[in-house]
Amino acid sequence: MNINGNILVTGGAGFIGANFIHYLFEQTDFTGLVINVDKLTYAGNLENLSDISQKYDDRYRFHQIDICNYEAMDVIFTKYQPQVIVHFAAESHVDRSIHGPKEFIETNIIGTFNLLELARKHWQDRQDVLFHHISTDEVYGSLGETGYFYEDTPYDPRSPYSSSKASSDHLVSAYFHTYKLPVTISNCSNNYGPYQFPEKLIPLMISNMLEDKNLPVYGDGRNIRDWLYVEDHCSGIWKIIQNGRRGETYNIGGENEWENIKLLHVLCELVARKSGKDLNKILDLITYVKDRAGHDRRYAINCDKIKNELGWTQSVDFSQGLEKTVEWYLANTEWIENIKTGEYQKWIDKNYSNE
Ligand code: NAD
Ligand code: TDX
Repeated sequence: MNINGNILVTGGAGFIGANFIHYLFEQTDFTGLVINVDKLTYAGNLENLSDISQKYDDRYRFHQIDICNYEAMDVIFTKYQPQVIVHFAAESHVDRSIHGPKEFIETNIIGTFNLLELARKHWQDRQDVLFHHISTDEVYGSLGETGYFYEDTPYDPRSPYSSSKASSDHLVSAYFHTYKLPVTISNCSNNYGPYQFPEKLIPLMISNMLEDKNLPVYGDGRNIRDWLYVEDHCSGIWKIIQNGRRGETYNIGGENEWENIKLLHVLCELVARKSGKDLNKILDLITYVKDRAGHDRRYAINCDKIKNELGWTQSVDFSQGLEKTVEWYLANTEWIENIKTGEYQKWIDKNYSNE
């Protein structure tokens, strides 16, 4: 599809959304307006885009809006008439969904429903437009020691987070079949890289190492995740937007499985080497804690479809990506500090004070 209109990004102040906006401006030939709509929850951080808003102020707009607010989003659609919607906005942390699922239902399901309704209203029967929905491999459930998630693997979500994402995926797909709304969906594995909020495994562990805090490993530490550098996720999304078949789902993954505990050991060595801290002291911080409720054992993505159909492939190998990530967090301790003095720390204090 020739993209000559505007792109509306939801959740652009979060981890992947901010990386995607950087990617759009810095690594594509897109020349239109990028409109970032974000509620700025605890996870939304405009610092992630301060360079973009300065450098591209003629082509970048930000609006602080909750996607659940239909009227406010209607104004955005009328004003900017987006050709493409890239929908990242979500409550994204599994542990938070266990402690309080309500916001996950509201943002992930009702918010997505609102956007679909608005796209249907404003686009009518246009086919030169696209609603691209960002989803996760977690909707497929949990794998045993072998096997992979394929695009046609039946959904089997286990957490309030993954169920809310599964629900939104079904709605997006239903709007394609029922109303012929041009949509695509991508289901991606665990991302890592710059700007990731320090509640997720990799940035949490790095920031705790730097502060000499315990490194909490859930359960036996042998759960497996498939890690992908965030920029590779962005390039996959961009390929789908341009050439993905409408109505289709594409899996995006790292083909890079790691047991949590093994990954943590690699991270400890890397942080010790880059920061000059004592490796043995860092290793001593590793603490096994109570397992996450309903903790999915293993995720592993088969991404042959996007590779074969759209020519996408991962470009950053894990050791390179982890090294870049650790360097970024070491160079941006103030970014972590600013987050930790805000809402995030209040939530952690309230929910984890007794553990
Ligand atoms: P994140 O939590 O870092 O960012 C989410 C962003 O959405 C924040 O900026 C937040 O302020 C915004 N937001 C939340 N509720 C909103 C609302 N009601 N209205 C407007 N904005 C709202 O999340 P992330 O890790 O960047 O994930 C982005 C998307 O990618 C999510 O849909 C997530 O399910 C999906 N995903 C994430 C991963 C991963 O590893 N992080 C992997 C696969 C898929
Ligand atoms: O302190 C921790 N200790 C620990 O052992 C944390 C935060 C996590 N873990 C484990 C749980 C998981 O097995 O590490 C693994 C990764 O955990 P998270 O970073 O919370 O990610 P995960 O639950 O796998 O979900 C992520 O990938 C899929 C994202 O948060 C989701 O938004 C995405 O859909």
